[in-house]
Amino acid sequence: MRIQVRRSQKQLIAQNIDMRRLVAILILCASVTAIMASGHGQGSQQSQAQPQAQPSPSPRPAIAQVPPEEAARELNNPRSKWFREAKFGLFIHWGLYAIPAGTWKDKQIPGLGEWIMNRAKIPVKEYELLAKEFNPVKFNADEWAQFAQDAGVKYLTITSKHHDGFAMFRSMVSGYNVENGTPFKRDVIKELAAACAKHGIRFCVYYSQAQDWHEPNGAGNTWDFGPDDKKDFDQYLRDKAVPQVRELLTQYGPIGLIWFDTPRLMNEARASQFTNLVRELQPDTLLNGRLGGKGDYRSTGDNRIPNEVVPGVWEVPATINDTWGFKSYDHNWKSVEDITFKLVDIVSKGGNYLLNVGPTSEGVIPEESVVRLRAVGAWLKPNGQSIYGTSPTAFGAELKGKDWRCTTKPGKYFIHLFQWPNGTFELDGVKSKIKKSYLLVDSKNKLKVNQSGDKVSITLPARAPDKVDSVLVLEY
Ligand code: H79
Repeated sequence: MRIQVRRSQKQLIAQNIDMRRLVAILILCASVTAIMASGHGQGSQQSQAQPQAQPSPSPRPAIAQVPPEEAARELNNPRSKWFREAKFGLFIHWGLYAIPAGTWKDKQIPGLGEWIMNRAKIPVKEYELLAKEFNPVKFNADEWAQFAQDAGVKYLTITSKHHDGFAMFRSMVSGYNVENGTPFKRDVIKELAAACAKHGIRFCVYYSQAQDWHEPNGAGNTWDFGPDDKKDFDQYLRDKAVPQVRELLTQYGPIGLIWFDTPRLMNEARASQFTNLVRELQPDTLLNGRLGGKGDYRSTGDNRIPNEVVPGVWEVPATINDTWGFKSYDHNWKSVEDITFKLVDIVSKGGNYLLNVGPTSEGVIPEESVVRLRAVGAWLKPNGQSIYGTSPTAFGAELKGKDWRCTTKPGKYFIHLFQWPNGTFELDGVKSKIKKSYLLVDSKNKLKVNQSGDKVSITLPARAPDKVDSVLVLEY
């Protein structure tokens, strides 16, 4: 008996140790994932996690918080003033992948449209034949820039080269480009840069600096060229990526920012080749946070919106359906309500919203995207003052729900009402004396304000002026 008891005690202890090990391993895993998300741009998994629905324990953060000095450095950088005020940008993913549009040899390939070469392990020799078919005769740079303007974005970021290695601009560095390698024979980047300048939109480029599935020494193509750790990655940087970035900085006038991505195999020394080049050729051009060194601002993981106010300068890159590059059968379009809410939500937390469209191989932005973005632009027209150039919320309790959000300017609170309250809007924690209140679209009609200590109550009209987001202004 005694022996048996001892044995079970031992087993219990052993079990206990196992449990502790398990817990330790779980904690380790969670922190490793968190660290990956917080690293320079590794948080770009295709996650659809929504801010309000984060499960516990330890969800991977949308973006890493940085020390206050670092956030202040970002916020005080004169170079990024336009970006901090812009709040809303248009991302465009366009390349050869628009031709297969998610289907290869009659099979629908899961995942992101622009990843098709990788997901279907298409050999370079086959994939590059797409260039011979690329002839987007409906492409009209002026219409795209006009559309960007209608949508109310202040900047436009287009893929000048994605991971597939195909350049959407004329390049002396590689013939694998839109002007020299296709029947189209036109420089997309050049036409769009000119059109954006005309329409007052900051022109920016995405450039995949590390992955290049077309090149033997670029990162990522293991099916043609073997494992990345056997490659002469510096040869690729020296002979393609760095010289192509030089072309982008010298051929197209002012570049607002360069959007680097997935810094595989990158390190400080490799990143500084790009940083030095940018600073030398266009000192005003911003660097995003996914180069592999310090940038002028940070990105969240793709489609990830933080739960809280995040100090510093940052941006949420996001899809309008579930892909970046066009996929003919992805119809999961976000609604106008959802997009407007996301824009306001992000801005109220201190970030920018970079919303993507994926044009077709004909050069057409899908009508579903056009309609939605135009509707957001129509809302921004009378309500833009509550978005552009604003600062984050003065409150914070509202971030737990979805009823309202707050953006601020000196002397003003903009209360974005997504749920129209019945009769009055009640606000807690108001530190200043409210002088007047009105609806942004009806500023002549002053609303009744009741303030008692830090509690404020505004009497509202019976009906919401906007069916998505009605903006209430409180001046103090
Ligand atoms: O350009 C867009 C994406 O193509 C790019 N970033 C945005 C802005 C991006 N590159 N890598 N990632 C995003 C992370 C990709 C993850 C996945 Fe996959 C690609 C998940 C499924 C396909 C890699 C391949 C991991 C699993 C299979």
